[in-house]
Amino acid sequence: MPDKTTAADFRTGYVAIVGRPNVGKSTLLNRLVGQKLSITSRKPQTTRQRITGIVTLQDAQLLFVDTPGFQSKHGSALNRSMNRAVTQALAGVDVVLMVLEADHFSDEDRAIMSLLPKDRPVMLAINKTDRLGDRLELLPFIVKITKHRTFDEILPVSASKNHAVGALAKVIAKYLPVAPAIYTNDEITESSERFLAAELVREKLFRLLGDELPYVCAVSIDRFVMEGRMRRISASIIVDKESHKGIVVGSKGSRLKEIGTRARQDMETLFDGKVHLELWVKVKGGWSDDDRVLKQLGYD
Ligand SMILES: Nc1nc2c(ncn2[C@@H]2O[C@H](COP(=O)(O)OP(=O)(O)OP(=O)(O)O)[C@@H](O)[C@H]2O)c(=O)[nH]1
Ligand SMILES: [Mg+2]
Repeated sequence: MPDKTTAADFRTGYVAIVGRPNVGKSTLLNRLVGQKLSITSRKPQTTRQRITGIVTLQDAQLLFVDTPGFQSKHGSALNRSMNRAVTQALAGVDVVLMVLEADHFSDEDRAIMSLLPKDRPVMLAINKTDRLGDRLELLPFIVKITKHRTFDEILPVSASKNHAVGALAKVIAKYLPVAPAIYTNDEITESSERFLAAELVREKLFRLLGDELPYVCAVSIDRFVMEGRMRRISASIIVDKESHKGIVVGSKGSRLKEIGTRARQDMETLFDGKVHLELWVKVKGGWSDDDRVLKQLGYD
């Protein structure tokens, strides 16, 4: 592809991806970038902090910011930090992309709509269209939504089936300001490898532990060093209670081993190099409601 990133009409800008928990924001980000950057699971509130994904097209560079699912119920200090990540992302971007589920529109979605800025372009991606029996169901759905607010563009997509995702990026690009690219064609994120590594461990907790435990777990990276082309990473899984520790470790350490193996495999794919991963489990009672500990764990 010829490099046109400095052409006079090249467009570059930040795009916040916002929506209720579990609508598929992170799956969409990964599909847009073409790499698994942001962790996903069938459980709500998987994403806790902003994560960027860079998409460079012929005539534009889109800097997507994946955000936690916005919740209207006020809970722990961690929940408040997650909502702050959303409002901060909304304040600092050129375009907003709201994501809805094609077969579900709730008060929570409406609450997010009321947060959307009025002075910048706002797009709507209606995700999970693969779940619709008949695409004609989209028409009354769109009529219902646009009674609450109008959008600059409305695009039905399926992130998991990769349907209409490329078209979505091209449409959004038209709304970005004219500016030269910030990153080279091969850069895919602004997020650090340290952060991405911790996230991949956290994903395995969401996928391999029960329905409650992932919410009382966090991950910190204690050591991250390059040894030649190999990354040597030591990470701690922080849990809330002593009794959680045994569940995470599993019988004869089997669950911890599985978490580590799967996280390491994903890291090796993402970093394109060998990884040596060592995992520990530590108890820090009440960490999710302690602003000081949250700061230490990298939450704003
Ligand atoms: N059927 C279907 N499922 C999807 C689609 N996109 C995402 N999902 C599923 O929806 C669930 C949630 O996806 P995520 O990408 O983690 O959702 P999210 O909006 O980032 O969720 P939070 O980070 O918790 O706010 C996962 O089980 C995905 O596989 C889609 O297009 N179709
Ligand atoms: Mg997410």
